[in-house]
Amino acid sequence: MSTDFTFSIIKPNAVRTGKTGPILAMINEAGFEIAAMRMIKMTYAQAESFYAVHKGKAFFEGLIEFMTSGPVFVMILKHENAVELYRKLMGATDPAKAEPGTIRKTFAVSVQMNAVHGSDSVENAIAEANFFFSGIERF
Ligand code: IDP
Ligand code: MG
Repeated sequence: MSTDFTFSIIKPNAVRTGKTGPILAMINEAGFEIAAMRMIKMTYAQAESFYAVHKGKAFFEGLIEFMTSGPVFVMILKHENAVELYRKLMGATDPAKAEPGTIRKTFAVSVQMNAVHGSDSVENAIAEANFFFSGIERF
């Protein structure tokens, strides 16, 4: 698989409120190809490991509680320059600062419940995709 992919999560607030379909539509309309996708409910240990870089920050425990509060969709998205383009499509972490037309501006309800995750570098996209998917699950 080429490195022109990113890893994304549709977060529990968005899944719970029926925004999975509309978010997938925005992703498809932006030209991304879904190369792998699965619905899971993360364990506390999985979420802690996934977000290990944020350990010790004030928002860490709340983030882990939130990310384990319900099912999420994990997915690999293919596109040329996928990491950067998907960060643009998501918008800023804080929805108040996100550009109109971005996924977070449209679907986030707070800084914490900001609808989607997207890898912030090619290295992290590879690591995060490998964390959730085996090679035979990818197209
Ligand atoms: P990112 O998701 O835009 O890359 P990060 O800084 O990596 O943002 O933070 C990871 C996640 O932690 C955010 O998407 C959000 O859910 C949560 N988060 C970040 N900063 C805060 C905060 O100040 N308060 C509450 N939650 C936060
Ligand atoms: Mg991040």
